[in-house]
Amino acid sequence: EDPMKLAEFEARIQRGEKIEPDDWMPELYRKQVIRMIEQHAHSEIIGALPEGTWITRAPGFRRKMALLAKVQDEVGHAQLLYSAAETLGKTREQMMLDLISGKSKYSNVFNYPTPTWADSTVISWLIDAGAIVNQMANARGSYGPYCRALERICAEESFHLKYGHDAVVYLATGSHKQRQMIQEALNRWWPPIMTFFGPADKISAHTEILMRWKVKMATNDECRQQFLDMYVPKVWEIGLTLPDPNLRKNEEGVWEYTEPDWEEFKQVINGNGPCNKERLAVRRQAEEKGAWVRRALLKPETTYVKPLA
Ligand code: BYC
Repeated sequence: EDPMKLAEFEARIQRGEKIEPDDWMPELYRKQVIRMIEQHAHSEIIGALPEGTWITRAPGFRRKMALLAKVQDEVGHAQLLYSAAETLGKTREQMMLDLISGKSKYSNVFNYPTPTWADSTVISWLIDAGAIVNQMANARGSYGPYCRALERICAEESFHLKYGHDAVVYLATGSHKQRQMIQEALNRWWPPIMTFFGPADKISAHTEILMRWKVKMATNDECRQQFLDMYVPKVWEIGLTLPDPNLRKNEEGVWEYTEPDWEEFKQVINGNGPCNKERLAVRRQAEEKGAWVRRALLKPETTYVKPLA
């Protein structure tokens, strides 16, 4: 690659300029940004499943409507993100094929089950909270289309956070049975939540180059720390506990915690989590069942003709 072009590219990034689809960029930048946006898009549509399964069983009409709207938003986020990734030359069809063949990754957390209503509320509150921490940082990044998508996603996600918090507080301040339900769901979800931000910086493969090119604006550990700082006090405030005896903020203001099980994380992101097969099976079925619609749309004779008045 031309060293002059690379130097100019890096200087633009240093000046805080946005890189747009037709601008020159190193091949590695293109590859890395596609990888990251694509994985993010997959996380949104797969992420719609563990909560989506609770739409019909959400307690009460009000919660059903709110959850329905939230899950619909997540699918919309996937649409925005697939469009952003497409600007770099990978087609949506290819991304979908790579998802259902197991080639592309998506967030590990959505490979865990939601056995109770309370589990879905923990996702709506704390996974969305984690997502906002990560996305608010990266919305200030270097790739224009990704940043613009993230801005809109964060705005919508802030409603999810309110909805999720409300649903968790309702259970946490309810009957003994409800409190027990939300505590157990939180205990189940805490280990996945701790790994949501990715592996510890010292073992993260891509952080260094992505930070240099301002695709990532905070490291995995920085996001994790910020999340703990913002949300652990809120969890404790409503009388819930977290299942980590080592969790505390030390004198330097840094959160200490038991190191997550990175071996389990590796298994889950490589297809061997509790629900990976089930999640991909749903997408595969959607792909197969929708194929005739896409074929029909591509045929010229099906073009919509306005009827004569
Ligand atoms: N899960 O070098 P590292 C949502 C992979 S959805 C799975 O640190 P990087 C929501 C990583 O891909 C929002 N895989 O990676 C939706 C890499 O593998 P490859 C989800 C993970 O990219 C519905 C390897 O591990 N948010 O909120 O520097 C309902 C090494 O890691 C994970 C996003 O997707 C993981 N957690 O940093 C409710 C944000 N972590 O590709 C809610 C966008 C790491 O070398 N993504 N890996 O095979 C990012 O910000 C970054 O990609 C990460 C990882 C911080 C996740």
